[in-house]
Amino acid sequence: MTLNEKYECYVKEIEEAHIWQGILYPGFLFKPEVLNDIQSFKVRKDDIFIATFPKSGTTWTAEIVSLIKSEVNIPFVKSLDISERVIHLETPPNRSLKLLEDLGSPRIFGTHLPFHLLPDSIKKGDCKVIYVMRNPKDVAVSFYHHHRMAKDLGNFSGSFKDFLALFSAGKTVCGSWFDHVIGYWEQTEKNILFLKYEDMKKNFRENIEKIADFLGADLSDEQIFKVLNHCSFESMQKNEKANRDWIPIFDKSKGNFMRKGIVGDWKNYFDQQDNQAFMSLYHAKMGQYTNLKFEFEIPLQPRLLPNQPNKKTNFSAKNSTPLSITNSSPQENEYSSSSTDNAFNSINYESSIKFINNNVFAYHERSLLSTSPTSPLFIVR
Ligand code: PPS
Repeated sequence: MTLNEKYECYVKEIEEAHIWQGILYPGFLFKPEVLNDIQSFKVRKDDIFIATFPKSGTTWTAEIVSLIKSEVNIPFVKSLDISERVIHLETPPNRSLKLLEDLGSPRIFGTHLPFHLLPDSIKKGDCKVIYVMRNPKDVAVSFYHHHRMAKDLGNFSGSFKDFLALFSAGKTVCGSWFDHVIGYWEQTEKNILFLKYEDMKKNFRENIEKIADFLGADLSDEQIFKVLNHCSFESMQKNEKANRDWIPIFDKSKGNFMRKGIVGDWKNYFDQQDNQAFMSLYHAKMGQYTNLKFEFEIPLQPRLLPNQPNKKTNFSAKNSTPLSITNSSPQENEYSSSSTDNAFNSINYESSIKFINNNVFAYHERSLLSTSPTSPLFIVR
């Protein structure tokens, strides 16, 4: 099948597919009449926009921002679905941008619009924008699964290869990843905080601090740990107010919105030929942006016991919950607790070590992770 034939099949399956400003949108959610009104949407100085190409970490960042803006009020964020705390601009409640005028400040929005299609006032820098980027190979894989699950996208039934061909050509919904990322990246003089999913995975604490600084929030260590814990992949996956499980357009038999949350899953989908073709496209498109680099896998993180590189290592202490780390895949190098109460899992190793060096401890709700100079790590209950 030619690319055009693949595209025709793809578009045919998408509910109310339409082209707006040269970009394909699924009209069931992205109504043309709403998109047409967005240009005149009035932003406020204290609005916060989380802008992303789909599947780049929108939900993750939204939960972090919402928690920080609530002064780390966990009961509050657990009381409202994320879609009510962070409104997606293109899909407002009741399809009405007008209703957003009644929202109290500060308003937090998500958007997948490319920079050039944002309302002028945002482009002028009238509010804060956080732009989150993720390496395009993992975006393609995550987007492929999203397409398989999403009924409004026709529960994509083609192969990953077919999907990748469309994605690479910028023919999937919301347009080209390359154009999207470059469009924002070129606005370096604007009030935009640029974040990368891979950096957030590698050093979660530092990125939470970056977000807090950008939002003008001064978080205590305890608040930072609450954010680390509440916004870990495992916590969010279990949290029905953050995991988007209830969304009726998803066919749950095809998977979950909170799927894997890792860097490097593309390796399970790209064959050598796909990878070569994609990387030459990537270099052609991104080569000139020498100050914008993406990581396609994250380096192995330091191990607690350097002598035992490939073994699952248990750390235990009296009256403690054993912790273990493993390095069988990049993300499994993070801590994992063998306790069932393992919300600590995704506090990443680098962040934790920093704290440990400062004689600090990571805690979540009932547990405290502590160290002593001579003993291994343990959780004190
Ligand atoms: S969407 O549909 O555009 O709003 O999707 P988006 O939220 O941008 O991206 C979904 C992917 O982000 C992963 N995710 C996370 N990764 C790490 N940590 C946390 N807390 C987290 N929350 C969401 C989610 O699992 C999707 O990635 P994949 O690769 O599909 O797992």
